[in-house]
This record gives sequence, C-alpha cells and structure tokens, in this order.
Amino acid sequence: MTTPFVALESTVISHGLPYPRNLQLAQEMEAIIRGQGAHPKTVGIIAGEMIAGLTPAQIEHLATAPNVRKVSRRDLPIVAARQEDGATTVATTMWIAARAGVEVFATGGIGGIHRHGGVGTSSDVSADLQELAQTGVIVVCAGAKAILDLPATLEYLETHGVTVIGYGTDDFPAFYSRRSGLPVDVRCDSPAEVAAIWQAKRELGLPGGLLVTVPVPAEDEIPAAEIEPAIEQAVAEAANRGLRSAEVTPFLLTRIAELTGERSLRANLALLKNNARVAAEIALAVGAPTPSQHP
Ligand code: PSU
Ligand code: MN
Repeated sequence: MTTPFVALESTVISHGLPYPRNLQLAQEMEAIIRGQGAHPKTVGIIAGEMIAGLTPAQIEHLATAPNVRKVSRRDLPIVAARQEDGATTVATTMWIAARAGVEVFATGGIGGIHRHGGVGTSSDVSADLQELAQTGVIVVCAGAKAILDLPATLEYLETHGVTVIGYGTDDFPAFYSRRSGLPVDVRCDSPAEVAAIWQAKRELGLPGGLLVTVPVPAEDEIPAAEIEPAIEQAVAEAANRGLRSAEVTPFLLTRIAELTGERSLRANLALLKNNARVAAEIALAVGAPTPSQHP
C-alpha cells in the first residue's frame, strides 16, 4: 500500500497570491490534507535543491522573499547550477513529486495555451501541458482560467494522451466559473472511480498524468459573464506591454485579481482548499488495496 502523499506547488505561494494570504493558504492546504489522513508535501527549490516536503520555515521563506524565480522545466538546470531558490509551477512540481514517489498533486489552475491574438501568439503553450503528457502524477485542479484558449488547451491534452476527468461534473471547469461549456472525457463521482482509472492507466503502461478537474465551490463561483470583461482587459493590457514568456501568466493573474477585487481572491482560496481535500481523498483511494490486487 502506497503512502497517501499529496504534493502542493509553490508558484501559487510566491507569485499567485498576495502576502499574508499566500502563507496562510499554504499552511491551510497542508492542514486540510493532514485532516483527511494524508501527508502534504509542498514542493519548491531552496539553494538549488529540489525539495518535496518543504519545512514550515522554507514555505515562509518562499512566501515572503522578493524575486523568487518562477521555475518551469527549462529553468531547472539554471537554479540547480546557481543554487538559487525557486517556486515550482505545475510542470516542475509534477516532475519533482514524481521523482519523490508522490502520485497525487493539488493545485488551483493549470497553465495552457494562451488566447490567439491576445498576448504574444497562440504559440505560448505552458510547459504544464507537456509535463502532463509525460510525467505520472494525478493533478487535481479547478480546470484552467479563461485567460487561456480553453478549446485549444483541451485539444492539446487530447493529442498528447492526457485523460481529463470531471470530478462531479460533465463540463470542464474554468477556474472562477464552474462551467466552460466544453466537455470532459469522463465524469467521476468518487475518489475510488479516479483511482480505478489511474490504476488502469498504469496497468496499460501508458505514460503521463491524469487531470482531475473540480469545479470551484458554488458559493464562491464568479459566473463567466462577470469575469470575462476583466479577462479581456487584462489580456489587452498584457499585449500592449509586449509581455512575453513566463511574465504573461503572473501579470494576467495579478491584473484580474486587481480588477475583480476581493471576490476573485475569495474564489481562488476556496477552490485551492477544496482541491486539497479532494486530492487527499484521491491519494487515500490510490493507496488503498483494490479487490483485484488482493483477492
Ligand atoms: N494558473 C492559475 N494560477 C497559477 C498558475 C496558473 O490560475 O498560480 C501558475 C501555476 O504554477 C502554473 C503556472 O503552473 O502558473 C503556469 O505558468 P506558464 O503559463 O508560464 O507555464
Ligand atoms: Mn507561457
């Protein structure tokens, strides 16, 4: 029986939320996972060392230190060689978690393909998608923000063989909004159903992860029609500033939070905590012996 670990990312701590909410949230997610009987492992990079299971002091450091690098896959050799600190994205959290034997990971939203004609070009494709295609971790998230081209993002996942599960939904969630109008590949209504698909994927020898998408709790949802004007404004501003590469996502996230105020922060915190709980339940189900293994 595998130990029920749940990985957590650190880009959301260093770049995704304002202090002190970021630090409180990081601590709350760990507490929620422990409360479910699983073990949290917050992932980050300290002085070039890739760590799954940061100490409370290390988490506080990443929540407060200025200019912590946002580390995607291409940045790993840089921070390792230069012994820098780094906040890990979904891609690098998956990579470090997998090497540490952690199979389940809770986050807020994954990166994806940016909207065409907005910032840069539609060739801005998050490394998160490629990581899902190749690294064997179950990623529990609230879908992807509508700052992205969601149909193109789902097409990419399909092409690269990533199964997209709707947890209690048939509709791919759009982070602040419970629905995007786009279908998921399969709906699961329990942790055991997710664990069964994961086990089948493993037995078939298929590489890569699973994407489990959980809608934001209904009381904290911001309907798509209300959030869309803020998204369009943020995307236009990013384009006007000529932002590129890793700068784009943090700028859009910060700007939308400013434009929509406390409400988007509340939705963000609520969905992160909800995802921690669901991920812990899935980790327990994945770790549990199944009837076919133990007849
Ligand atoms: N989407 C969110 N919140 C986040 C991120 C994405 O709603 O905090 C972060 C995650 O760490 C994700 C990263 O892995 O941004 C994607 O950045 P990029 O698009 O540069 O790959
Ligand atoms: Mn990008």
